[in-house]
Amino acid sequence: MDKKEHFEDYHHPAGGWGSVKAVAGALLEQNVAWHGSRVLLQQNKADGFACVSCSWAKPANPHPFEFCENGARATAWEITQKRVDPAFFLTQTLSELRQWEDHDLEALGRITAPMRWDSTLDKYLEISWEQAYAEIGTALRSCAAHSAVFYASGRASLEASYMYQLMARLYGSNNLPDSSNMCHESTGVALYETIGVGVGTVSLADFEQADCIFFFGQNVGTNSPRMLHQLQDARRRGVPVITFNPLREPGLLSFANPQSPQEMLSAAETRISTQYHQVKAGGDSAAIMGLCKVLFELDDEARLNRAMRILDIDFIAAHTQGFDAFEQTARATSWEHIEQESGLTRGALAAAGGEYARAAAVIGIYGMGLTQHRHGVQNVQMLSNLLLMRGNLGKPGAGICPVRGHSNVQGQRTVGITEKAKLAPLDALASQYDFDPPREDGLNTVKACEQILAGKINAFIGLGGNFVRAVPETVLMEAAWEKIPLTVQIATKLNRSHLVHGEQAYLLPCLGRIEIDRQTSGAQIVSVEDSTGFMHASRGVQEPASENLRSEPAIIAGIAQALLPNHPQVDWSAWVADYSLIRDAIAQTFPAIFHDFNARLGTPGGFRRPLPACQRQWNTVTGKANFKVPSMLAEDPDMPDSGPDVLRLFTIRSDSQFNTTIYTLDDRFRGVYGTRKVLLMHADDIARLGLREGELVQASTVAHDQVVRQVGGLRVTTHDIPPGCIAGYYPECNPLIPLWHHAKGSQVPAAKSIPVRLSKNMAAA
Ligand SMILES: Nc1nc2c(c(=O)[nH]1)N[C@H]1C(S)=C(S)[C@@H](COP(=O)(O)OP(=O)(O)OC[C@H]3O[C@@H](n4cnc5c(=O)[nH]c(N)nc54)[C@H](O)[C@@H]3O)O[C@H]1N2
Ligand SMILES: Nc1nc2c(c(=O)[nH]1)N[C@H]1C(S)=C(S)[C@@H](COP(=O)(O)OP(=O)(O)OC[C@H]3O[C@@H](n4cnc5c(=O)[nH]c(N)nc54)[C@H](O)[C@@H]3O)O[C@H]1N2
Ligand SMILES: [Mo]
Repeated sequence: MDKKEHFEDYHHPAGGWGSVKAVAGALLEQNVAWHGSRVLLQQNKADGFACVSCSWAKPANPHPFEFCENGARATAWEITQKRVDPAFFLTQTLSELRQWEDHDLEALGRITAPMRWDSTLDKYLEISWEQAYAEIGTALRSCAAHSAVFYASGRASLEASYMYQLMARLYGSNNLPDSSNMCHESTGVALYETIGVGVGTVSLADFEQADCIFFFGQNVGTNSPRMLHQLQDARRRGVPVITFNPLREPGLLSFANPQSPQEMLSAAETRISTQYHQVKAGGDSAAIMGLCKVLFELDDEARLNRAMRILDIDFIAAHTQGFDAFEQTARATSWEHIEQESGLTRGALAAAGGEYARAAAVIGIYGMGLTQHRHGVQNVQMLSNLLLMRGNLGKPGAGICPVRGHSNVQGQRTVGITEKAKLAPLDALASQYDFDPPREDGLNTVKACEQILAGKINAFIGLGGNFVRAVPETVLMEAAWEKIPLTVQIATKLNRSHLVHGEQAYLLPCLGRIEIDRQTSGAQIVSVEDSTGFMHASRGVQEPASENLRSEPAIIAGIAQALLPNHPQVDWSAWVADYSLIRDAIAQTFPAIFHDFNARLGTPGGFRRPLPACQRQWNTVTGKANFKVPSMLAEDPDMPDSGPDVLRLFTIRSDSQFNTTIYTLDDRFRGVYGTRKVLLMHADDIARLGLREGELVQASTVAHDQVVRQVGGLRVTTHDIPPGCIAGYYPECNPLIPLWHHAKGSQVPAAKSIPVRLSKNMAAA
């Protein structure tokens, strides 16, 4: 399977032949080569299915192959011929399975039947669906609604998500944490305050009109590769792309379109980034402050020379609030401080700021490099400040573009999966279903973890995901997880969160989105929202992995019917029989977004939700777009003084994983093969700390609390990375993240800035 552990330099473009080889390899490994390639043709097509990998926008006129290497991998992973059936579970205790690696667990294939953990045998045994529902309903009814958690990973459809939040609220709980609590929650919190919408404003059409693109902390080649098409087109028009990332990521450097025979045969490639700034991890607020300072300096010059102003003063006057305070802070911030915190020179920032000032329309793209920090909210607001200075919001070719994670994570929020009462459509639900929904805030991911650690959670339902693996504080969390009275996991593939389980535990296998979902009214379609706010239909094309699978809406309905008293306005069975009825209910709850939902579902390229900020209407407290003054530029004021031996660790995804799903142990783009237990380090740090290339070390978190957090057996590897920063893989490094180490305001775990010390240690974690 994986080649032996080794390291190489990578000098090829993203895409290219490496990509073709990887797609073929993924199909072969899952035994679906011929069939899989036919399924791929229907990926992201109007009459096909929405990719189950990332949530990047799906064009109205798709390419013949509207998928990327990682989308193809995700498809192969779901339509695999491999099965993990009840007979297999008889051969292994869960204690035994807990010794397996993440990759090997999921590689077992699709789960085929509902299972219940048997405590005497320590095995999962098959159970009937009806019995599982009845037992889960009884157990949930016996606990207080506020002590149950309804987690959602961002993959379930709009229909399933709507039913899920309704079930939780009818039961009496707003405990609806989701994966965006670990991801773009910083975006939601930041942008509601600054521009009055919690999502991005950019659409594919804007890419065609942009004059300049800024990229902060998003690894496009791996995590949203279909965007490379838009970037390649922009580059061909001569649009500069300016990147801020501590690592030189190949996907941000150059791209060869694997779907263009011409490019493949001529080995042509498009250079993506025209400027590449290797900012220190956690240095973005400082870097962006530098860019803002450059704009003020250029504007001063323009005024002196009576030239055209650099700031869009008309926009600032008509549309914004808080500019003066921001200007004062920017002018008062010293270049020394900016250089120190960002790790970038004034000259480099002047070059980037100059490009920004010359462009009439700029898009600001970002990902986890901004959001997963103590200052995650502030980082996003700094980017919003930068865009506001030249009116780069609410005009064609410009805007802010958070690149979302899971394929429907944005949509789940749109249809009410949120722990925040103020964001939930509580009044609409109350009148539509004639009940009193809970009005207090529920638990987000971090708060749910706190309550689990405190032993106060009685039930955890997971609609997808791998909660214990994705959250911080792995060691304490796993121990506490086993004491939860009830855990229920709705899933496609086996993962660690199913093996470290509660006292009463169920594993309920569901259809994936690629599979045909047959209900009494016929094959159903579902819908998802992409990163740019467009809603798309998705139709399964593949025969289900087992006859005994149920769809997510059917499973939610099964649990809801066992849990809740009969409700005259909610006919769960009718909804499951015909999903268009769920869409009618969604349209009634959210008429502005989903009116005529069923009729509009066939719109080529999807239909877009209204985003007032795109029309320069600001649904903020002030009624204006708000400049926000950063509290400080230093990354983490709450951490103890970091001596010279303390390094800043940021956790990264490889080219061959989807979150906690590890496809292979290789990370082709970073030249790491056959292992994920590595630390990427600057050569000077290796020498300074008296370490050797290839040596095994243990990383320990530097924190004042008494908890020991360490991961051993990590191999030191020289990499092009700013001094003082090191990179390691997620989720292997999650035991190092303290639960309290999260973004102010959004509580997104600060997975991109963990202070650690290294020691020579041969022991594995
Ligand atoms: N194939 C694939 N696709 C995916 C996923 C996957 O795992 N695999 N995951 C999905 C999900 S849920 C999400 S949220 C997205 C995640 O996609 P991204 O937002 O791209 O997230 P990461 O890969 O965690 O990190 C992104 C980049 O941030 C850089 N970085 C780290 N720290 C900093 C910093 O302080 N500043 C700056 N400027 N950069 C920094 C890293 O070097 C890396 O290149 O992708 C989605 N798509
Ligand atoms: N250190 C560190 N930690 C992080 C991050 C980081 O960058 N660094 N990133 C964070 C981010 S951005 C995110 S989004 C979270 C991800 O956290 P989660 O969303 O909880 O985790 P995933 O790994 O995406 O979940 C994978 C599992 O989902 C199940 N699954 C797959 N498809 C389906 C489906 O169609 N239906 C159902 N019901 N189940 C399905 C499979 O069983 C699979 O094992 O992790 C966060 N944790
Ligand atoms: Mo995410």
